[in-house]
Amino acid sequence: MQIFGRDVAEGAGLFDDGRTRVDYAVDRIRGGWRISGMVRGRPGRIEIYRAPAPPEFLLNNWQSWGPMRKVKAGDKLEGAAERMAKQGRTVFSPVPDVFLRDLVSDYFAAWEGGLAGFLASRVGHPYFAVEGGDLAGYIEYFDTPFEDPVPLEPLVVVEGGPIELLLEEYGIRVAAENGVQVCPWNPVGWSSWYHYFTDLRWADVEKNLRIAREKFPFEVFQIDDGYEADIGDWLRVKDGFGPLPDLARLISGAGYHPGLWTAPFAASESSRLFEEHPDWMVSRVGLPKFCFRGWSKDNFALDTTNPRAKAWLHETFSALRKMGFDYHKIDFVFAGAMDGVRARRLTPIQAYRQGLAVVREAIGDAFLLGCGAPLLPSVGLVDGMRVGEDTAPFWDSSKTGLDGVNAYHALKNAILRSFMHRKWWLNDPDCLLLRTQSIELSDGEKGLYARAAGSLDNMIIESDDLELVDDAGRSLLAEAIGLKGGHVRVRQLMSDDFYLIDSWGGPAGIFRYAANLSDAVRTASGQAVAPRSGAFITPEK
Ligand code: 7D2
Repeated sequence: MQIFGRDVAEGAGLFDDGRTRVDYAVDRIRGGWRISGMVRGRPGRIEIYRAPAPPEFLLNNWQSWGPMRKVKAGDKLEGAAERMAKQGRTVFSPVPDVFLRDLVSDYFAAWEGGLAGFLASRVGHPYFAVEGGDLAGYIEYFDTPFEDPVPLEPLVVVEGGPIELLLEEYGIRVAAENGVQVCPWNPVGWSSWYHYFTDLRWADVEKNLRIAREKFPFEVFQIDDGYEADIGDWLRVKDGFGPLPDLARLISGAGYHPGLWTAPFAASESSRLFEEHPDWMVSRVGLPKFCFRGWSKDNFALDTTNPRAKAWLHETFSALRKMGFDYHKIDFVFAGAMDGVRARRLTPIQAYRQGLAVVREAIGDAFLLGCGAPLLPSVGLVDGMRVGEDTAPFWDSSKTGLDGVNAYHALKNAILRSFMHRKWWLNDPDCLLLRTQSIELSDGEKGLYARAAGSLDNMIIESDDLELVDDAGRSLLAEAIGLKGGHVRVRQLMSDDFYLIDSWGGPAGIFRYAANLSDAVRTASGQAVAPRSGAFITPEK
């Protein structure tokens, strides 16, 4: 194993290539090494770590929607090129050139018996890439110059122990490095998205509020994409929809925390924000730089280092908070971390964190849920985080998350990223869909999703036309909520779609839930578990 091109050895080291100088230290920690230091100059992309690639490892994508999954060192991520060509190059990576060429694992890579992982992404973007037979760890600094030294994102490399424990320990180290305080409230709620999508009407809100009050145990009632006039124009509503202060009052009057979806670092080509302030966008050769395709429009990225854009961001979120929205799902926020020209010479990661800090400050103690968000740079700034691609009212395990959305992949990511939960934030596994119509999920699949999400102690948000949810759906929701609250550990992370979720110390006592996401019967403790379904099993003594 090499650190800055030299065989690893305890003590101080210096890397200097004429452009960049890194003063670093290699320290011994239990089971391995910790590398930290200070960087100055103009680093661009620097290699920190190099070792023979493990034949199989758990790969992680930088943002919410991207996969965490088992790969072989020679694999390619299917669907990435197509999806990025359609939606935008930065959607799945801030270093798209590398991502489209090599097998890339952002922030960490973990295998049976070892883990290499960066503890923070505050300045640079740390990632691993498979290069021939090697796994190499880099930090991308986007050519930003640093006259004053900045801290190197610390790296740990550890060996020994089962992979779930290595990940857990890594998760704890990241939390400590970023000073995380986990929100004590783990919300249960409703979201409008996965039934109404952008067709949401005011009457739908009223109807679901009425049914919720009679029969559902929600705490949050969150309005998703579909109320706004345009992407970027968050205080204006679409034609025919009631004003936002009324919406907040309607929801809080029914006894729920009003929740609202926004995409604060995005502006569509047709928005007033973009029309009036093209100079607030991240640019390239003097023009706003295209960021991603969505809503059949081109979307641009807010320059969160621009003082006027920042002031606008603060005003917008203070206004929403004042109206009563105290639960904010902020989406497509990867846009804030796109490479490009900004008012201030900061890295895209520094810019993103400044933007996130503005939102955080403006909403005060309200709940902040990240979505479409770079993971490591968000640690310490959000309360909850979506940890997978969007779910859907169908299973479709043929898609991997880079080439499509489905309940299978959404759940799989929530299981694999379970170690982040209650360390970095509260995990949002995406919504439970429990309705009996407009849905292709079987009872087994619905039960698997709900019980796994509950066993994982994750946020439980349902997204249905509540009129279409029957008694069975309601009792499944209640069951999922009842499973929450324990300490959680997922076993068999390197297996093929069969995972054991252990929970202890919660109101439901000690239990193990076998989640079978595969298409075959699987067995645990002698108990058969049907395909695409789950079962509570008695742990072996
Ligand atoms: O909010 C929805 C979803 O939960 C997010 O993950 C995003 O992919 C976009 C689709 C929408 C709303 O636009």
